[in-house]
Order: sequence, then C-alpha cells, then structure tokens
Amino acid sequence: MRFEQTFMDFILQHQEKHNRTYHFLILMDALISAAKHIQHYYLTGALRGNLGLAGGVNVQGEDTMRMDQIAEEITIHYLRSSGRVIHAISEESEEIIPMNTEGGRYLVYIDPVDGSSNVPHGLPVGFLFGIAKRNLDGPEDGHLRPGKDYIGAGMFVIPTGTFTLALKDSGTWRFHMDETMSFVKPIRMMLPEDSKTWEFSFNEANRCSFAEAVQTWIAQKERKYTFRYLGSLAGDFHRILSNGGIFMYPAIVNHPRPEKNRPQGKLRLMYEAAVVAFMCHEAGGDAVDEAGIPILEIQPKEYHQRTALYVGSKPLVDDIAQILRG
Ligand code: AFP
Repeated sequence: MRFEQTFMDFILQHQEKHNRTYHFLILMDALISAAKHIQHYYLTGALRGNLGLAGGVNVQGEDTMRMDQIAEEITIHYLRSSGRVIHAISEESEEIIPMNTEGGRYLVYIDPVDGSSNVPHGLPVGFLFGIAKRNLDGPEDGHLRPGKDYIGAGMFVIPTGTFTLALKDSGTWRFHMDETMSFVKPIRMMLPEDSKTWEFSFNEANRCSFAEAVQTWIAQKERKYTFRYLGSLAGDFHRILSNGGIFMYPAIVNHPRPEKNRPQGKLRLMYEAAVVAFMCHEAGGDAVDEAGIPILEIQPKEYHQRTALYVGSKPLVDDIAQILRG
C-alpha cells in the first residue's frame, strides 16, 4: 500500500522547521473543517434544494444564494471556535466579524463561496482565504493589511477536493483529498516557464469595455495561447497555476451603458485579488491592478474594496503592467 504525506504532517514539519507556534495549525484545522463541511453541503445541494437563491441581497448588492449563507455560517463557526482569530472579514458581511478580540492571533479574510454563477450548476466554486497576523509588538492597527503582509493565503476548489496553500517565503503547495477526506500529497507549484501550455483567462463578453490599450494588448497576444474561462476565480486561477498564462479581470471603462462601467474593477482586493496574488507570487508569478501597481502592495482603505486584476506568469504580467503604467 502507498500512503501519502498528510497536510497536517506537512504543516507541522513546516512550523517546527521555522520554530513557529502550534497556533497556525489550529487555524488551518478550522479552515479545513469548514471547507469539508461546505463541500458536503455543496455535493448534496441539488438534492436538498441548497443551490438556489436565498432571497436577500449581500453587501456587494448581489443576490444572496442559499450556499453563501450556509458557507458563511459554517466558516464563522469554525473560525470562532478555533479561538485563534481576532476578527474575520467576509464577503457576506458588511462589518468586520469580531471573534477572540483579546486572545486571538490572526486576522482572516474570507470568501467562502466565490463564483456564485456556478452554484446552480454544482460546478466549481472557491473558498478563498488570506491570513495576517496580529501586531504582536503594539496595539492592533486596524486590520486592513496589504497582501504583502499576509502570512498565508489559499483556496479550496469545491467540490473538486483540491486545496492550494501559499506560505510566506515558503512556496505554494497543492493538496488533494484522499478517501478519508484528508488533504494529502503536497506538490510544490511553480508556474511553468515554457509558454507552450500558457492560457488566457478573462470574460470575453467584456472585452470591448476594457481600456483601448488593454484591448490592443490582448489582440496582439491572444493567438499564441489557449483561452479558458470558468467564471470562478479559484477554478480559473487553479489552471493558471498549473499551466501558466494570465487571468485578467480588467477595469470596465468603455461600457455602452456608462452606468455599467467599473473603473475600480470587480474583484475584491482583500479576499480575492490579494489571495491569488499571494499564491501566484510564491509560485514565481506576479499580479498587478489597472495602474500596473503590484496587488500585494496595495494598502486597502476599506474591507470590501474592489480592484482590477492581472495575475499569472511573470513575463505576461510584466508586459501588461508596463502598458498599464503608461
Ligand atoms: P460571483 O461570486 O459574484 O459570481 O463573482 C465571482 C467572481 O468574483 C470571480 O470568482 C470570477 O472570476 C468573476 O467574479 C467572474 O465574473 P464575471 O461573471 O463577470 O465573468
């Protein structure tokens, strides 16, 4: 028989090697329990009627889905009972969610079901998370941390049983769920340098609404690459991490109905863009916004701040960044 290294064994070795505490393990255990629990509801969702609308509107002004509510409740439960989290910021809650405000150690930024257009079909969605650490040297300073200050970030692609985690200065690792529902077999992810497998990923329906310079750049490059788009950041980014290329959600600035423009971008900085940017950076890639500024450098001003996103293989991101910087 063949037994693979488990995630818990991997992370324990990592903590010991770097002389770190066990607190992070407890936090990771909470996140993994939440992801497994969400996956269970997702897999049985069509039969139980959990893949539809919940009848409300979330902080982003979007229709809330039943799965959003279930996943939020599950995640908050596990994070709170870990005792390790000071506050969480979640896509589903307008306000910061206080947890163990005195004794907690981590700030956690989450989107428990990202890619909701896939939910009615039971197709892949992401559970995205970023983790920052409490300011141990003085008073806590507001919880709005730029991605470069995250200590880890990751995503579960639900219900595929894949989990990717990046640890600060220690790489990006992918795990797969085994028959006991444990995540096992750490595989170090590095974006392939050979452009043969690179992909382009963006919502083609928006193309004419991008800035002219972005449209021109796409037109010059696209023939060289395969085009793939699922509409769920975790799923699309999962492919980019394996195959290389670029995922883009540019600013919408030329929409025929100007009220539909999104000059600030669509994706949320703290629990979408910075999470994939962090994973990409640890895998040798890069990520920038519409001004060509590295996503990891952006200091958020509010919890649900949006941004444009260009993330993937360094040569492509560098190239578009130069154009965006003008
Ligand atoms: P939803 O959760 O509202 O579907 O948003 C998902 C998402 O933030 C991200 O996961 C996708 O990459 C992107 O939006 C898809 O957006 P479009 O449907 O506009 O292509």
